[in-house]
Amino acid sequence: MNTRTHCVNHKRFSTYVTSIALVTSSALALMISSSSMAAEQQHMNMSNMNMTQPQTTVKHAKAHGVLVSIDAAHHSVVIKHQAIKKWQEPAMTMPFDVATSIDLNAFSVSNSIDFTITKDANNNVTIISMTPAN
Ligand SMILES: [Cu+2]
Repeated sequence: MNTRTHCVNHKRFSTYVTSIALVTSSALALMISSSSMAAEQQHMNMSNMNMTQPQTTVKHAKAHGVLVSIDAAHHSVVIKHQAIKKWQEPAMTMPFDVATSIDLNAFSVSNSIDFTITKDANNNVTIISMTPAN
């Protein structure tokens, strides 16, 4: 019984592997026959993807504010920021995660800053650039 089940599964597995091999070789043949056409096809697929799945596109917004507190060890800050019109966000004081590439030791509380935030597919907001402002 066990042996028989094994054999049936094994046969299914072989069929599966064979179809994969067929698909792979025909895809390869298509790519070799016309590489420029393949590139164009890929480009079309990509723009199509952007239109159908806009929420996976990374969103950036520029903002201005004043540093209220800095936690360099945890890469986070609290900023009293001005309205961010692009995201219909009113002025407020709120915490932000900061990209590890930004050296928070270069900033002090009460500094005015210009910063760029990005929102990922799960709506997590992170500051990806921060510069002193006048
Ligand atoms: Cu806010």
